[in-house]
Amino acid sequence: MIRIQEITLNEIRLPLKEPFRISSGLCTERRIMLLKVRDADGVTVWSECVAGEHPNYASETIDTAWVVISEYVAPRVFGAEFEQAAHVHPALERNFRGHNMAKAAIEMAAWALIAERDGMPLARLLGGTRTEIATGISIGIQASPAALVERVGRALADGYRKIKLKIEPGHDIDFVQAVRSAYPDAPLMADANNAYTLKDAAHLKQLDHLHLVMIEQPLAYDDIVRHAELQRMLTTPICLDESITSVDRAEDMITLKSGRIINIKPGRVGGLQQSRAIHDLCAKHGIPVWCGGMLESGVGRAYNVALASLPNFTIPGDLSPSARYWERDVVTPEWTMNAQGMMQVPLDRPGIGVAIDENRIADLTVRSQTLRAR
Ligand code: OSB
Ligand code: MG
Repeated sequence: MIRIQEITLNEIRLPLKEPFRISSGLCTERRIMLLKVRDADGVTVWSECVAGEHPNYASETIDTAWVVISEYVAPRVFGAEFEQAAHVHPALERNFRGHNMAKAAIEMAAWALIAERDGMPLARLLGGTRTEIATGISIGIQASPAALVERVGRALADGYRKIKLKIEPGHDIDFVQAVRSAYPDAPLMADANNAYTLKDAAHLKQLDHLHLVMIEQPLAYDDIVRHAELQRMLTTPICLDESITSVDRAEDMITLKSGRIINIKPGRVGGLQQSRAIHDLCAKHGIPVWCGGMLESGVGRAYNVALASLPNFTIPGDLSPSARYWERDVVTPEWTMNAQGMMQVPLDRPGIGVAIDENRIADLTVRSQTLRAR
């Protein structure tokens, strides 16, 4: 049984080592919400809200999530008793629409609290079976095909097992073609973040010759139906990201054949219970999944690594080491990978498996607010 007693929201600023440009926007410095959550027995865990700076990926932002957690999510969990972490998501869904990232920040903390209480690594509490996970890198839109080829070359030398290229009209076929010519056998994929419509089907069909592992979310952020039509025209598998906001949407994708792969991000789907349910549903239907990223700090990354240790995460995730993003992370040890592009799942201690550098977080914090159960 856990009872959440106190939640402190902290906003930190963390500059990215290299600017990250996707079709829907540019990020040079993250504004990240880190939450310190304490239960009635005094057990404390940290979690991360993955909402971005702007509503260009999902409708939520760090600022909407801040309000929603303090006004709705926290009051609902305060006073509630949860036997299992899996019971938190249904409690947050009752007459409470949307705001998955705000909900997930608390839902995931509940999983960590249970893991701490039971003295179990989060990966094992979730049912993870892997001791190490394969890493991938998501490379932002570059100025020229030559610049992209150079960046991909460095990533391959680093050992990454999947290379994702962000694309948009004007920065697509030529760019991917240049990389494919330079690296004929590299595991490449493209992510369009909704930059196309069905009118672009013939244009996108050119990607079929470049042997991509998949193309991620080419069409609108909430679309399922048109992706099915596009998938019928392409041989390249479509992977959905933005459109999959729940296990029901995953079921829709499978029923309508809107894609053949799912990128699971726990924040986007409302937490780890839904992530696991989507994982299980996909396993049943022979749909592989992989863990996406939201440029998380080492705190959010810990939850992603634990999730990616589940058996049907058979494709390398957007899970890169701390040093790919930050001069210095907020956890110890930092997340690292070996020369083969493998990251260890921390199984030697209970909870999320890394220590939180609270002094560093305090130095980086620009605002904070503490919420308490009455
Ligand atoms: O579409 O997967 C995406 C980052 C922010 C918003 C959307 C996306 C991404 C990434 C980053 O691709 C992956 C990472 O965290 O390394
Ligand atoms: Mg994506």
